[in-house]
Amino acid sequence: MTTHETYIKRCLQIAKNGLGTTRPNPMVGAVIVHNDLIIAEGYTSAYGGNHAEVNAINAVKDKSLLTKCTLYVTLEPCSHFGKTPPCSDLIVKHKIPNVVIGCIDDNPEVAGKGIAKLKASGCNVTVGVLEAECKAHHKRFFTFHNKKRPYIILKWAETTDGFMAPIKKDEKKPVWITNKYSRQLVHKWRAEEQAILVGTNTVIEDNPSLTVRDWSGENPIRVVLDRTSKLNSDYSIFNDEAKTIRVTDKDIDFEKPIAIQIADVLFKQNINSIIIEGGSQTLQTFIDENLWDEARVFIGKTEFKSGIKAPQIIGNLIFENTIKNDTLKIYAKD
Ligand code: AOF
Ligand code: ZN
Repeated sequence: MTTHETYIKRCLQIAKNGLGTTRPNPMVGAVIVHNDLIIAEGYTSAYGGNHAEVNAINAVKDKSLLTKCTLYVTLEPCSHFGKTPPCSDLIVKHKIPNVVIGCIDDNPEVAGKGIAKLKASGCNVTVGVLEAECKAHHKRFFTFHNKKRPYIILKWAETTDGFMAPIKKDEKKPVWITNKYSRQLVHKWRAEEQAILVGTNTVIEDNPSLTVRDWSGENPIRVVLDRTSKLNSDYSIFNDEAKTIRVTDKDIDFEKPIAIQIADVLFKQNINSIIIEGGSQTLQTFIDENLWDEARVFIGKTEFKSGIKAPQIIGNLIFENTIKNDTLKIYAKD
């Protein structure tokens, strides 16, 4: 690994501290290096707060050192006034002579303009260090800007014999396929994404609240696909613990497949990532349109022998492990 790569790797490590709080902003990481020593680090604050570069620069006590430093950052420093002033202006103001960037920011507000500002001031800019890793790290942000839809994660649990639910179930008793550790992991995942989606049947059958309870973190925005507006407001999904968006047929233009329509609605709501927790029909809608990025599938030790079949997915298996007696398989589409 080259020196540049080592420092960008460190930026990626600290950037992960922003997972679940920076949304819909990307979770950027930055480090400032002087004489081959990291003298400051920063990552993006919770949404609306400081960008990574600002936090890193603020952490340098003796600002005069900045004129002899290299700033490393996972994403191109911004050039626009959003909720905060442009990072590239701050870098120029402090006369940081070298900036090393993981990847260009595809937000049309930035898209190369940050780099141009730096170069125009005489700053020595290197772009594309660990570029693939940085793009993968910012996958939610890049999917949103390039595909004009959120990063879509499908999640379900199935029995060893491939069922998601039994045919008839006793209303009072939830039927669990996975163990409590797997279920806790799902709460962590909910905290990591900006939104969570289920269909009408899941609301009627399970009355889920879709909040983060078994983990710390913010609740995602709840999205319910309620095409005929048949869900009354007594369901837990409409409680005031989190925001809920109801998508009905009024929001849908029937010229296009439904999954694409939902993705459009979510894009307009500025949602960068969503986890789809079922049920089988809703999941299948996205699979049929090939409109997903990751599928996280638990396989529990239970057998139902009959019931509602779990979706079938064709993707690259990128992760497989056991959680006690459950198996977790994660597929990526590309
Ligand atoms: C950076 N460093 O740490 C982040 C950046 O509304 P604002 O001011 O927070 O700007 C949000 C946009 O800034 C976001 O869409 C993306 O283009 C960029 N995010 N840029 O230089 C950061 N989080
Ligand atoms: Zn910025």
